[in-house]
Amino acid sequence: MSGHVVALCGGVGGAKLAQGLARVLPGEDLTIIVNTGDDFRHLGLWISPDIDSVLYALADLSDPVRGWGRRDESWGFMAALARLGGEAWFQLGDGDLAIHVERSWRLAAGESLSAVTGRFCKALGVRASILPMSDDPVSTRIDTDAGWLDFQDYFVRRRCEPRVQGIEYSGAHGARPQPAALGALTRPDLRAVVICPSNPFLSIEPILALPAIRKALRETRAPVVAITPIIGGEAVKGPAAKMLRELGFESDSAAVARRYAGLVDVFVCDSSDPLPAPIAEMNLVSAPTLMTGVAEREQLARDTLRFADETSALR
Ligand code: FO1
Repeated sequence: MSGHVVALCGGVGGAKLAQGLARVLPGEDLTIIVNTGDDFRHLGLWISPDIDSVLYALADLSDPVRGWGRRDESWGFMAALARLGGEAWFQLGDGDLAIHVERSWRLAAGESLSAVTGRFCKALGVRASILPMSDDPVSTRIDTDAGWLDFQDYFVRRRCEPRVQGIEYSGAHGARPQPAALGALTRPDLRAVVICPSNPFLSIEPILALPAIRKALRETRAPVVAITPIIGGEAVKGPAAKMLRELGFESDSAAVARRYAGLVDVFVCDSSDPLPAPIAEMNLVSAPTLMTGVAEREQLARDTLRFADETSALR
């Protein structure tokens, strides 16, 4: 089938499926709406980690082990910073630093986050459209047994160890959805919306916290397909399972699926897990969701689009 595909993503898992989708679709048929709740000011620079993870994944620049930052990276800046007693807990590689410096001065000069991201896509030969969910700041904050924490403080500095009691997406209610992102979700030729296998709390729900985006997902006639970030009760990477348990949920696919109830037509569980009990108005299906290499990313992208097209064919 043809038509436009929109993916909502954040984090490393999201970037992997975004790469798979970008390899099986023409660039002009794919828009990736990226979480910006992880963005923060650090060393006077504006850092947009999830945008950069998707950008590097689509530009084939990702570090294959970390999933964030660049491969073949050097760390001269970090060594020099540490010698100066600077804040060295957030690792900025020398090549990666160029993105943060270039983005930061352009934002300070008044360019929007989406305009700067568009420049980077063009410079790095990325044909798909990578868009922040909003050009206005939204900050994911985590309420923990160590008090309220900014996202990167919780995620990187404290390595997700504090017990999570609550989450807020500060600024989400007033933030304007990025216009082209909202436009992509309301295109008449929309083929599918894909919710990538990202942490629901940290990567997807900040995007859904923008009322107009949630409304567009609720109202679209295009099939919405979500992929589980949980396999065998654990997250492939990151704190999703730990957060589910700490917030009182089971750490399984069904708990994630239920968070998307009313928005998602198909929920893809991993083939190694039993299908959960039925969930109203949601088609639960299975496919291999562990994306180790590029081939698995492409295959999951194809499977996801097939589930979407089969859903459309039934309408
Ligand atoms: N994650 C870490 O665990 N440690 C780091 O030092 C770190 C640095 C970093 C620098 C740039 C970037 O784009 C991402 C970076 N990340 C690091 C990952 C980042 O915290 C997460 O990818 C997202 O914020 C959540 O998925």
